Amino acid sequence: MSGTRGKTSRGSGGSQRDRDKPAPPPPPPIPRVDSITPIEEASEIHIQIPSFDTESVAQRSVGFSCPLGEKDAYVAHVASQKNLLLLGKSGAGKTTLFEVLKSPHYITPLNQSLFAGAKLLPEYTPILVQNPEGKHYSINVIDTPGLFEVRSNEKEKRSNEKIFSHIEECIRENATRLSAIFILIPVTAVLIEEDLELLRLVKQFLGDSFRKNTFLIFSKADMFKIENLQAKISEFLQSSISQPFLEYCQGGMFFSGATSGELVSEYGETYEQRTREKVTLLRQYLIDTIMSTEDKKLPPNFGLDTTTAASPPPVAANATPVAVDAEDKKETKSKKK
Ligand SMILES: Nc1nc2c(ncn2[C@@H]2O[C@H](COP(=O)(O)OP(=O)(O)OP(=O)(O)O)[C@@H](O)[C@H]2O)c(=O)[nH]1
Ligand SMILES: [Mg+2]
Repeated sequence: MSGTRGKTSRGSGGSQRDRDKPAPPPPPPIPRVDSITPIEEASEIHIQIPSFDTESVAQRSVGFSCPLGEKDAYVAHVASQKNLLLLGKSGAGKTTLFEVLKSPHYITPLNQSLFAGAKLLPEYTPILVQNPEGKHYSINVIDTPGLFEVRSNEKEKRSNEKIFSHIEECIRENATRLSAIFILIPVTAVLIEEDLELLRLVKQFLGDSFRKNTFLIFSKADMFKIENLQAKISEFLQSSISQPFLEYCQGGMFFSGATSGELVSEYGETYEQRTREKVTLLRQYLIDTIMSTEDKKLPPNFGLDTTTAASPPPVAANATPVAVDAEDKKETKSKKK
C-alpha cells in the first residue's frame, strides 16, 4: 500500500537529496477506465468535476443531514428464494394466480377476452413476501403461455413443444432449482384427454424427480363455497382419468381463486368482501405450501426430447390403467371390429 502512495506528487518542496536525483521517469499513463486499477492508484487520478448548481445539489442531498441508520431509505432483508413454475392450458388461470399471489385484493378485469391477456413468452417475476415470523421470501414466479394455445388467428397457434422450448429457455436463464410446480386446472373443468397429454408432456419435461414438488391447483375456486370444495375433489377423484394426476402430483391438491370483476359489478360490495376473504385464505395455503416445499435441483438434461415429444403415444399407454379405462378400451376395440 505504502509503495503506491510514494508515487504521489503532492507538495511542492522535497529534500536536497531528492533534487540531486536524476529526473524521475514520466508518470505512467492514466489507466483506462476498463482496466483493473488498484484502489491506491485510482485515488491519484484527478477527475475534472463539471461545474454544478450547489443549491440544487443541496436540495437533492437532504438525506445526508440525517444520521446513518435513523432514516435508511434502503431496508434490506435476507430472503429465501423459491422458484414457482405455473403450467396449464390456455385460460386455466395462471396469470390470474400470479396476480393474486402479488395481492389478494386483485380483481379480474371486466370483459376480458380469451386472447387478450395471453403472454407469448414465459415471464419470470420475483414477488417479495414476509411470513408471520418475519422471515422474507422471494417467490420467483415463472408464468407461462398456455398449452394447447388458443389464438385469435389459428395460423399463429404454436405447438406445445414450441411453448415448452420457450419455458425451458426461461428456466435456464433464471433458475437452477425449482421449489414448486403448479399445474392449473379450473375446478369447473371436466378432465379430458388433452389434460392427460399435458401431464405426459410435463412428466417428460421435468422427469420423475419433481413429483413431490408438483401440485394440482384447481383454479376458479372462488365460484364455490369453501365447504363445497371438498365435493369437487371427490368428483375429481371419481373421474376415470384423475389417476395419472394423483400419481404424478405428489405435492398435493389445492385451490386458487380470484375476485371476479364481473361478479363484483353484478353483486356489489358484500360479494367482493366475502370473496376476498375466501381468496385470501386460499392464497395463504398456497404461499405456505410454496414456502415449505424443499427445492429440487434441475437436472442438466431437463426439457422435452423433441424427437419423441411431437408424436404422442396413445394416451392410455401412459395413463395408469384404471378399471373404467380398461372397459372403455375394450369397448372401442369391439366397436372397430
Ligand atoms: N373468477 C375467477 N376468474 C378467473 C380465475 N382465474 C382465471 N380467471 C379468468 O379466466 C380467464 C383466463 O385467465 P388467465 O389468468 O388469463 O389464464 P391463463 O392461464 O394465464 O391463460 P393463458 O395465458 O392464455 O394461458 C380470465 O378471464 C380470468 O379473469 C379465478 O381464479 N377466478
Ligand atoms: Mg396467462
